[in-house]
Amino acid sequence: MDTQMIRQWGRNFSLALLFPVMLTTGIKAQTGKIVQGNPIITDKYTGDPAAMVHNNTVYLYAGHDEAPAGQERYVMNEWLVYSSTNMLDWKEYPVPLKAKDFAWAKGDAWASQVIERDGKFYWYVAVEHGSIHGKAIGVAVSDSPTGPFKDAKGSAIITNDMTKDTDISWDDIDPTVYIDDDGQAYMYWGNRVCYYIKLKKNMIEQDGPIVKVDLPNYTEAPWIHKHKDWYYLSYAYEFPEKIAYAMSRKITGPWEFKGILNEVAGNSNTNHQAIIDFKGKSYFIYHNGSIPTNGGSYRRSVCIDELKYNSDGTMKRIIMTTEGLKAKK
Ligand code: FUB
Repeated sequence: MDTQMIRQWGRNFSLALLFPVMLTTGIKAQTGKIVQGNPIITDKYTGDPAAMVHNNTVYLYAGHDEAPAGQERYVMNEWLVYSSTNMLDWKEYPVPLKAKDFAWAKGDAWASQVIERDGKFYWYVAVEHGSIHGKAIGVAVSDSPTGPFKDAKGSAIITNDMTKDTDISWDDIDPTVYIDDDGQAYMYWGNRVCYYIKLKKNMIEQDGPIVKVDLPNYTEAPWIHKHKDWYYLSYAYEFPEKIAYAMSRKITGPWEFKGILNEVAGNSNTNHQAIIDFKGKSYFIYHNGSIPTNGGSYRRSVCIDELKYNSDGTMKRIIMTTEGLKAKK
């Protein structure tokens, strides 16, 4: 047998071994249908999940990983949206937003988050800027959580030349936005360095200076959420990425580091989380690279597992499962 044949034989043999396991555990082959267990979407590769609860419904937003097998770089042109009222059955909508819907952007539909204010839905995204070298953060708006969305500002909120702490061109990515109890909106973002700004009430303009946040081994993917009286800033930690988090009594810190929340997510060097409370439970939404046989760091898949808090407000380590939520009902 030549090397090629041995490799093919190895692949067939592992698939034959895996098949009965796939049937009994709910792990999915790519069938084009959304079925039980993790990953929750199997007909497309999806990364960088963000989620929003609105009117008893969860809206899930994700980047579409389009890199063909063998291409080890991001190919991401658009974002996708799904909704669910039970966290198990997900409905997909027509593509609501593409990177090139921002006339000033060149492409790259990287991580994003949608939030609602006064009946409008604002979608903060990272894209490659067309004329200012590097990644930039833009915002789109819609009257509906499922779109269609359009550029809300006509220019970026943050561009690479506005932050000088690193010399990498992708340090202005991964926006997460939170509206505090007093109505003030904050946007956190960043790769290697975590920053935040206040946003004006119109949600599309910066209000005040860029502030740096000091977090141990910060890589990217900040996510702000509040549970009871605590604010949480979770983020991708080291590389390959785990998710770690810090807690504070105020959205602007000081942030106290609390350790690892999630381990490296199988077969993906990135790890990107959204955390929500819905109908009395808390959920950790993330991606891994687990779909056989081409899943990986550039062909990721969104997964969901339960998140639990300790009585002192700290979060218990996530247990990533292939069964997902269904097995626990
Ligand atoms: O999807 C592209 C980049 O990979 C995101 O912006 C990062 O958070 C990482 O998941």
